[in-house]
Amino acid sequence: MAVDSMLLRSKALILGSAGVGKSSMTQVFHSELQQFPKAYSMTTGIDLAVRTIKIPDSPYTVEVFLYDCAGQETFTPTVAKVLGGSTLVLLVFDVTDASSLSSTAKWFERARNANTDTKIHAVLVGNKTDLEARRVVTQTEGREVAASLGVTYFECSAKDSTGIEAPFYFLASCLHEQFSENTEEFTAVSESM
Ligand SMILES: Nc1nc2c(ncn2[C@@H]2O[C@H](COP(=O)(O)OP(=O)(O)OP(=O)(O)O)[C@@H](O)[C@H]2O)c(=O)[nH]1
Ligand SMILES: [Mg+2]
Repeated sequence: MAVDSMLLRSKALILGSAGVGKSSMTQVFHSELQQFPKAYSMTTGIDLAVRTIKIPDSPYTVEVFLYDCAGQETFTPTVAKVLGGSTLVLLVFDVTDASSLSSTAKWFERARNANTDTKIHAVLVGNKTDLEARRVVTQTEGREVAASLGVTYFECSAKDSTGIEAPFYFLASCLHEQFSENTEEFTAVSESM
């Protein structure tokens, strides 16, 4: 029987300091029709959104459950409750705010501690690249931190809607690759029996 489509489900955490643009990125990525929200509306827990990503040249589609988490430390206990069971992590910082970059290590540790038994695929994303004049974190510095965390580096602007898709597609392809390897392993084992 030919396989027309296969669905992989995944939970993605969007983590980072308050105000870096996690909700803006999630909203722009979630719906192409959605306007960039100019007014800051602080996330007070977790906002959930779902989007499917088609893996090119394959029958696979990844359904990503986006957990847009509050960055304000007041909500850390609430956020801590949803960190488990995740496979994808977007660590977001604001290129105009150096402290938001250093905070990403803390967020990554929280995500890893809550998912010790699963393989996590993560990326570091520098947002607000449209604010060139106010930029304080260079691309090189961002890449260095990403390398120290062992993750791939991306930059985007939720305002301009540039570079938003790339980190999400990258994570979806990591998941697909991992799944394909596991499937091959499984097939190999069953054939040798
Ligand atoms: N210029 C510019 N502003 C942005 C960009 N992304 C977000 N913002 C603004 O930054 C502010 C905070 O954005 P949010 O998306 O709410 O930030 P958040 O990370 O979700 O914040 P918390 O929910 O408190 O953790 C808002 O005023 C946004 O309009 C961007 O790419 N460029
Ligand atoms: Mg938010």
